[in-house]
Amino acid sequence: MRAGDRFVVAIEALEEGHDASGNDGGSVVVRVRDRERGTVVRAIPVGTDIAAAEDLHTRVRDDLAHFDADTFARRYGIGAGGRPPMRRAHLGLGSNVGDRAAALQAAVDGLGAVDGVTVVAVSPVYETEPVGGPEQPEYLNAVVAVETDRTSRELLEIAKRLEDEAGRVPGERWGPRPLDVDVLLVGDDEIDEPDLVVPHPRLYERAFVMTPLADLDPMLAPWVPPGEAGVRRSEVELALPQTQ
Ligand code: GSY
Repeated sequence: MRAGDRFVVAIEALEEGHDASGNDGGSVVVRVRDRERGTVVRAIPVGTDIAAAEDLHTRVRDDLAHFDADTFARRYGIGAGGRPPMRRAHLGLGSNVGDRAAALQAAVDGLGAVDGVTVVAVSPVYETEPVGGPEQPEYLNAVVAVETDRTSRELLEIAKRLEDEAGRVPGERWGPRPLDVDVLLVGDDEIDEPDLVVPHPRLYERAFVMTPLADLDPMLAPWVPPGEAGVRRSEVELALPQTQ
């Protein structure tokens, strides 16, 4: 089967509800969709450079015309044996109850113990003023980079398990907690489901996430939002897992 019979490519606005052709100066993404189901099988964010998006679009369209569907899927990393390819993902860690440093280290070790997840870097730790919710103690926050073939949803389930193991009890949404694990970024995934939004919906507003994220990869956090005054380097240091 010809790739173009199975897949279709388009330049679309990164933000839902905007039309890329409206040319409002916003970011665009080149998306390959399954022609029949309409589901996104590959998404390549291009920023605001429309000419680059058009070049990429032309290249993908040529590949759709020239390759058979399996070759195209292999070249573009689509549906590799039912599992996604290895990707870099970033998770945010926070704790403001109990032994905060131990909780963050347990989360790092817990991630490293998961099949298909390798912790490749841990950021410095920051002492941060709480954002939102009731009056509550200061947080320790950090970000972890992993290499993984787990899906975003699997990472969400792993995050919830780690929170449960740290003794988190369901309670006030913005309340204090022994451990919070947020899925921030997973490859170039863009997911908007009721219980899972990737990239994390409040990522770019939170200095307590963007600051450690910038330490790990400045390209992912080119600016830090206001609020950095409430984000101070802690003396706590996290270690990579001993075994993984
Ligand atoms: O969303 C994570 C939990 N959380 C935090 C946090 O981790 N750090 C700070 N500084 N404020 C927060 N408010 C919430 S909710």
